[in-house]
Amino acid sequence: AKDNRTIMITGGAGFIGSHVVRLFVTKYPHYRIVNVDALTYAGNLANLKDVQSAPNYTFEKADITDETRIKELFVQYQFDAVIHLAAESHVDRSIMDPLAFVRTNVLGTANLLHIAGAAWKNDYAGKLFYHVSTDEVYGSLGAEGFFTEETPYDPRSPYSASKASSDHFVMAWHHTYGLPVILSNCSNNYGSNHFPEKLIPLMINNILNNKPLPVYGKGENVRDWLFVDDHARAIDIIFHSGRVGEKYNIGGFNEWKNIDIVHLLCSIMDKKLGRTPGESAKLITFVKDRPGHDLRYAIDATKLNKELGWKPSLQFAEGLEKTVDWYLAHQDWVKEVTSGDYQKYYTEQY
Ligand code: NAD
Ligand code: TDX
Repeated sequence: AKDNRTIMITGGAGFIGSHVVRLFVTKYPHYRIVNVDALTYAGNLANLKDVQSAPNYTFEKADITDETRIKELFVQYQFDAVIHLAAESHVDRSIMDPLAFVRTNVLGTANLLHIAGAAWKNDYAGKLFYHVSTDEVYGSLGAEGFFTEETPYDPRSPYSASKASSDHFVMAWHHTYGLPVILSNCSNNYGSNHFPEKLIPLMINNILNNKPLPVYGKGENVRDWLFVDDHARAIDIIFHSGRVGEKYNIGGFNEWKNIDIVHLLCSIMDKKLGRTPGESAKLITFVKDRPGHDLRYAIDATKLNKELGWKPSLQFAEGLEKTVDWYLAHQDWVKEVTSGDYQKYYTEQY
């Protein structure tokens, strides 16, 4: 592959995408990075303030479902690779508005595959379509076992069904048209710039503002949490050294029950805010469970570790504390993303 690649990163203004863009722009000054993002409620260019004037970075506001516009971008930039992160990403929103998820996650991904395949005209040397996906495609685990790359797909929410579908289209383009693809399925991310509709940033924000902490069901559901920078680092390694046509699971080997995370956050926040121990935990409120709530996700990331030497870098307690510190220091960011539409969503949700 040539060294001065031009890479389209979709969804680069979102939570994970902004960390991936920052890593690629700063680590690979000889690459040209084009961030293609529609700037939905979840996309925010403030996430990328520190890289926006880098000479190898360009932003293009575009919807991945827009065939004409994406084609134009392929003509204009002659992309060598795509790293595809743009998606509707929130499970609760997918329950309220499933078709938005079909549109962006399924049709948008198929549109990108179709246009990349046509633009590269079967001349695939040095080309790559890297699709970023989730562990939720595998469904729900009981108390035992892990998801491996061989686990059959069993999505159960409109979000996970749309991501599973997108994964299938990616593999279909590989098998049918020979498109060079790589796919990775990651567990729950946390860290800076995480939109406060998701568990961890929502709890931090509500603790700070003395609002009820809505724990779904009994808080017994288990997720495997990975620091977002570790996910970005895994994407970097897989993009450069992964085998074409393969998929890689990415996970933190870090399973937590929701209720335990909420308690941990409460105790961190008690300390940071000088509250008496136990004060924030009084805000915990058990609410109606999420419909179809997957009980447990757990990723076996052995393949990625054995083949490419990746492993998580941070302990959860350290990562959570860093995350809390970031939110406390960036209240302007929180205020900006929670103004306007967020209030409407929040009222409909609770
Ligand atoms: P996010 O919601 O924070 O960001 C999504 C980004 O995509 C936003 O910038 C948004 O503006 C953009 N976008 C949405 N629809 C678009 C469209 N039609 N055209 C162009 N841009 C559009 O999401 P995230 O949490 O950063 O997730 C990024 C990717 O990683 C997604 O594909 C998601 O499925 C996957 N993933 C997320 C997690 C997680 O824990 N958050 C875990 C595993 C995989
Ligand atoms: O207010 C809440 N209360 C609560 O108990 C919220 C928002 C969530 N929860 C529970 C539901 C889940 O069991 O916490 C857990 C985590 O919820 P989310 O943060 O919504 O994440 P999840 O549904 O696990 O999905 C996330 O991980 C996989 C991302 O949003 C997806 O994009 C990713 O693919």
